[in-house]
Amino acid sequence: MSSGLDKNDIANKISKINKLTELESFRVQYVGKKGILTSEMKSLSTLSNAEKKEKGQYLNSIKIFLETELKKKKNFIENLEVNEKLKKEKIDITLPPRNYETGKIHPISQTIYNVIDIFGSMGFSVESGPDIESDFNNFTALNIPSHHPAREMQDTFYVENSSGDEEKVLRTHTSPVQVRHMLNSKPPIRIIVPGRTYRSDSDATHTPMFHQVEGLLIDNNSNMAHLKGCLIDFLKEFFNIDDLQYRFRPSYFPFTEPSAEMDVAYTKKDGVLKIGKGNEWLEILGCGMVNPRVLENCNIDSQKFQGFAFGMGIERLSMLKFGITDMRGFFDSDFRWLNHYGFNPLDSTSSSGI
Ligand code: 2NL
Repeated sequence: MSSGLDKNDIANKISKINKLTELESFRVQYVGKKGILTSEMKSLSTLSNAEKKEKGQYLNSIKIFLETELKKKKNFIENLEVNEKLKKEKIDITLPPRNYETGKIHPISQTIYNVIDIFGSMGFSVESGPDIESDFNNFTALNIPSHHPAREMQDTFYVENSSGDEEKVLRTHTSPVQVRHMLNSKPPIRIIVPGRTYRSDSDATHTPMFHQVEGLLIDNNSNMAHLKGCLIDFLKEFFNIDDLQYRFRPSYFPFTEPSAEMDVAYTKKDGVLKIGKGNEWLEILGCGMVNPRVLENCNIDSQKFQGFAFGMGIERLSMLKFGITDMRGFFDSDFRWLNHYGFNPLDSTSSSGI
């Protein structure tokens, strides 16, 4: 054809184009206002009807061919450009890992876990209760009379109340939890109660908040021998000493009768305590057979049931077991202290697993 409008030629030219701007000028060159194909179309009017028909069909096929080829090439170049842009604009979305520190288990928690483990294996379950207690649960039920020194202002934190209800206190021991348990369930009872306790006392050896664990066992005929066996086994296990030397000394508590205190033997070498053997004695816990008056106050028939109870300070147990010499470190929240005395949470010996 004389016009030079040839599909192969067009395809060949398009194949050499690789920029959108070049493609656009190629398009204008052919189908722009003054383009080759446009002029050919215009000149059709000068032809005879027969020629018009033949050439018209031909030009039309070229036009369709051009349009599809241009569209294809345009898509191709655009894709190429997007891909190149993506390659160039790639951003690094990776982050270096954040520094993290593993926390430590506080020696108080650690000691509580150890105590729970041991009494748990003897069949005791763990109970807890509120820190703010009624006067009845904290004192009256436990046979602590009104004139008893433990009730006086210097020892007990009283909680202000405007409602005129019964006076509330911050519990001075965990015994009110045992009282609640006795009032709410029937013997046999075998519980231990670890928890926070409060006394208005603050010096080198006392903090106003401290921790205790108390235990209570009640059934038909539990006796002093059971009490001794249970506590001896506990201390041997707790300090991990099979031939631990100990003694029971008579004592007095209003809530137990008879009452005793238990001491363990120790030696002091180069200022360091060594528990287990020696000529010195260290008081470690208080205990006794539950006073029948306490059972009656908690609606338990003291003619049918009897039991034993004990109590000990967690801070003291913790200091002796882990060689901590100054009690104030427990509540300073000093990370250096915690890192030194704390326990690794991933260490299987450090949690009760309960
Ligand atoms: C100590 C002595 C003791 C108890 C606590 C108790 C509780 C109830 C009934 C009878 Cl509900 N007794 N607890 C008994 C004897 C001693 O603690 O020196 N604690 C640090």
